[in-house]
Amino acid sequence: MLAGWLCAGAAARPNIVLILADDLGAHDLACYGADLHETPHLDRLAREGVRFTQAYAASTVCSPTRASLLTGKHPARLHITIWAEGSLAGPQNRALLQGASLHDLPHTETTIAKHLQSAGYLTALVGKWHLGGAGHFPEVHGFDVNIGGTHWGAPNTFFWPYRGGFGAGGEFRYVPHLEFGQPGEYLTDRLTDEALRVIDRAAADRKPFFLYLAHHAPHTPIEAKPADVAYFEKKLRPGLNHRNATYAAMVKSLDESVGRVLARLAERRLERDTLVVFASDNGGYLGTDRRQSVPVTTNAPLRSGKGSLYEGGLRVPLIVKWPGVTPAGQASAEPVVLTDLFRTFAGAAQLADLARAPGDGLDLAPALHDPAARLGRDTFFFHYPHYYHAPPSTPASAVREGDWKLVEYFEGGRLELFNLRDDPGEARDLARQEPAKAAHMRSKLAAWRESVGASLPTPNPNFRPAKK
Ligand SMILES: [Ca+2]
Repeated sequence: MLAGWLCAGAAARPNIVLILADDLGAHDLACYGADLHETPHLDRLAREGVRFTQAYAASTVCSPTRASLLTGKHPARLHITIWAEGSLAGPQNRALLQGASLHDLPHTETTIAKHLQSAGYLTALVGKWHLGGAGHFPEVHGFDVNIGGTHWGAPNTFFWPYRGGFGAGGEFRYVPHLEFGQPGEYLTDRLTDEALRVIDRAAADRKPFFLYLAHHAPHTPIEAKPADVAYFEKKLRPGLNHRNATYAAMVKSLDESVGRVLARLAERRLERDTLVVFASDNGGYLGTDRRQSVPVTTNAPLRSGKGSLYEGGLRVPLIVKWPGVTPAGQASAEPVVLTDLFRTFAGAAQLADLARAPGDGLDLAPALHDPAARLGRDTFFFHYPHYYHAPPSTPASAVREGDWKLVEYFEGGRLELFNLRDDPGEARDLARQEPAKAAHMRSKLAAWRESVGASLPTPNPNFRPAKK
């Protein structure tokens, strides 16, 4: 079966480049309909590969998606359901205590990097890690090279020297390995420089490589190069969906990074031997940042954003180019989830046993070969037993089955039911109109939670509702 995908001319053991953006929304790229933003390099990647129009992150926030795509397991099965720092947060004065979530990716988990390393790949993480403390850094989880990866989820600043007191608590943060920079240097550019060094090194060694370029952009702090910000400020006009010029400038730098990586692959004559994947770890963030008055981004026409189980929190861009496998310029409407990357990469590297082993994802090869192909999976589960601040949300799980989606809120057990085909913006709750459908999906969701041992929120005995 696997050989069938490869006979079209794909490299026997391709290099794998995964470029992951942080908090980039489903409609933040021009090729996904963004109006203010300009993303010519990513648009070209989409023209040369396959663009998925219903790709899901494994979670609505950072760390769980990252853990899931590296291990091929659902975040609820891993017990990593909130970002690392969030797992340490104490009780709030809320009706529920959040579900337990691990801070560190356990050593018992074997990442795709570890498997690829064992298979002879040079493996490198450049950028954001966010999967645990020093004993759980990328070096421990199968990466030969770690440039910048720490337990932190965001830098203090995007400008060199990338260090200083972070947020209200003033915790001192820094990005290791980037000390020798210069004033004005911008983090997205610098991480790209480091990624190009990885490509050069692998090319010199004639080794296959796995490059996980995990950009911090366009996560907060919303900071960009002044000339780019000025350019997008001039482009702002009434009626645009996207209204944050600084964010648009961050997305521009991200796009330039992709362009530089693709150019370097071509320069080193590695283009035809390299599987390139671009994605984001969760939906766009709808809050405001620091002194800015406009929201960071919008996921319209999808509802809500990061931290929510509505589609705006879960849906992300996903573009894949695999010479010899993916046809050019096609879109796939097949629902997929980033957990699938584990098996997809395993299959690409001809780790056939791994690609077939039990897990929560699928090998996307059939959909990459033929974007019209169906993968035979119609059910997706999401679990976020935590509160979120902007916009506010309460602990919930969700299940999508075909065109239907049910969201179950743990505060009071409220249900919402949507038909995503008729109502992709999740504006019409059909739970009361379709009680049998809602009940069926709720019991399916409960059975799934039980099967993966999902951590659940519990009643907060110290909760004192605010007086009205
Ligand atoms: Ca994120």
